[in-house]
Amino acid sequence: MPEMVTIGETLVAFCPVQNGPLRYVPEFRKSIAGAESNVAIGLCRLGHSCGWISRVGRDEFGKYLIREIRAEGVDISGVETDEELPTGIMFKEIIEGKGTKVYYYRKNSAASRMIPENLDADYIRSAKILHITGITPALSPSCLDTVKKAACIARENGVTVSFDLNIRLKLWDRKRATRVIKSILPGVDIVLTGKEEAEIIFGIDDEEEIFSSFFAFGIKTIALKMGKMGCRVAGSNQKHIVQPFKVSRVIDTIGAGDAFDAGFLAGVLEKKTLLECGILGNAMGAFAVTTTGDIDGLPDRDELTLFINRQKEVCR
Ligand code: KDG
Repeated sequence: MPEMVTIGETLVAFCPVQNGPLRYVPEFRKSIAGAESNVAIGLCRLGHSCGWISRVGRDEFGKYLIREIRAEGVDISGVETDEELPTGIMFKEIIEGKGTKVYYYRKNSAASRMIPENLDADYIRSAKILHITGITPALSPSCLDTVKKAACIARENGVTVSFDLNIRLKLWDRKRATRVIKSILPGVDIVLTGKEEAEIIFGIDDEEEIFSSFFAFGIKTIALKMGKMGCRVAGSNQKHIVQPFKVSRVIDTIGAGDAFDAGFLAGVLEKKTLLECGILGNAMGAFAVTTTGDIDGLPDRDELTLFINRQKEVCR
């Protein structure tokens, strides 16, 4: 049984081969994109076992997603196939100086029909970590119920629940996102979030106040991801500012947060200190920004260790 289990939709992502408005882009590269499967793949590259619960359509794109994710070593026994609804897709648009935009075609996708009744409680119970995100609850009411039920099964069985707020304002508005996310937080142990997302939820930008607001929900461990500024981590009796790693060129920041989560959770599974978890998270995030795909840049264990040690040498 996998050490880490996660639930969520993965999309077929079409990344433009050239930059510029999509109407002028003649070619795309096909890849996979899904916050939860990205975390699972990142953890598998580091030598951990992961399972992904999801749904895909009975179509070519569904077959493609399953093949790719299985090839990365993720257990896909928890993936269902919908006979009618399609696999979701998305397009990326990269405009020089303006960053990356995404366009979703995922409404009424196969994954948006996940239901709590289909969860395999034993599968979740046997894991050490259940990782959920704020994307799945935004897909449909039944997806929200599924995430809540999974978190409840995990909590009742001593499985650590990790939650990346991952607020996607293309899927829901701030008010609803805030209400729903706050309803999930009491069942969560670890929060991994971009600082801007925490600001949306609590309406404050002071990092100490953000930590206190999460602690008030009973969260035990928090990582505030701050992009090129690194991250801040907090546990019940410790807080650290974790410096970022240097990268020669930032190509695409999408997927960096998921890579961070994979590094951080690898640290949790390996019983590393909170500071070490933050370092692993930052290092994985640094790898992810150097390529256009969400997972292409993710390192294996040796590459990660070498990268961390080399940067330590340079700092000295
Ligand atoms: O974190 C990266 C994800 O945003 C991307 O892979 C697509 O899961 C995705 C989503 O729903 O936005």
